[in-house]
Amino acid sequence: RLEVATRLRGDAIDQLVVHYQPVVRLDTGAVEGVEALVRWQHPERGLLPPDSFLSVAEETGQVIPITRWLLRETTRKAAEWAAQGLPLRMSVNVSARHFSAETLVRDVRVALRDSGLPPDQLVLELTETSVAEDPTRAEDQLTVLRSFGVRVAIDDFGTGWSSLAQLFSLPIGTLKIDRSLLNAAERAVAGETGAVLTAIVELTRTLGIRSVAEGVETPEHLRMVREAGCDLAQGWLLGQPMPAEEIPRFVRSVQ
Ligand code: G
Ligand code: G
Ligand code: MN
Ligand code: NA
Repeated sequence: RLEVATRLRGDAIDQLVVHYQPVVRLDTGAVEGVEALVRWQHPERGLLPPDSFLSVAEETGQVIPITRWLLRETTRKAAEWAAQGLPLRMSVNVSARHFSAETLVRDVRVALRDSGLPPDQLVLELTETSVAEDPTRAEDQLTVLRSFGVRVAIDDFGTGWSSLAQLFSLPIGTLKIDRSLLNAAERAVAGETGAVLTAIVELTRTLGIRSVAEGVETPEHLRMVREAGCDLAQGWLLGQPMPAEEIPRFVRSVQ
């Protein structure tokens, strides 16, 4: 991890690359979709992780053109895979800054129109904190996005301090349980983590929301999230983030 956040020059968007991490169904083991994760192929410093440049990009507002580009790139890629007989749901992280901007709705609409991707194949991932900032506005934005048929997931669930009542009154389809919960399993009594997971999954079932367990790194993690009844899972054990070219082979190898 870099000590100092790096500024992405305005003309460097074409140095961004997208890696895709499989999202796996726990009932069948099939890959249901992928999460797009951006990296910066820096000319001197190699491949940089998103946290080394996105925080600065968030402050400067540059995260908006970055995500606009990413929406186009990822919807095009998903449409291309679908045309090859590999329909994969595409998850894209949307920053708080972009979520509260007028332009998000248009950026999503344009990406869907130009790619021809069916809207229900696109999932926008929003953090608890970005919807908690302005709940009324969040509800309006989400209602418009939902009216296109786009899906919405709450990311990093369990790391924020949002009001649960407020959070679950929003039109969300999926809850992604933050990997810190599984990390904690190594330190705490594993039974406690299992109980928390089970409670979260029961809550999502009651609300008709799907659950994704993040950070599945070990067979023990996998056993816990299966036992708790999570619908989907993501993590190093199930598939690392990888370049687009590797996805078709990976998906077919686990089917
Ligand atoms: O890929 P990685 O583990 O390094 O991602 C680190 C963080 O960066 C994660 O919290 C992830 O949600 C975020 N991230 C990755 N790609 C994107 C992106 O394209 N846009 C935004 N806003 N965040 C991203
Ligand atoms: O915040 P978000 O959920 O979007 O973060 C995704 C990030 O988590 C990516 O940076 C990805 O590289 C990372 N990641 C994916 N799987 C695992 C895992 O099993 N363990 C850990 N520690 N990180 C993971
Ligand atoms: Mn995410
Ligand atoms: Na997350």
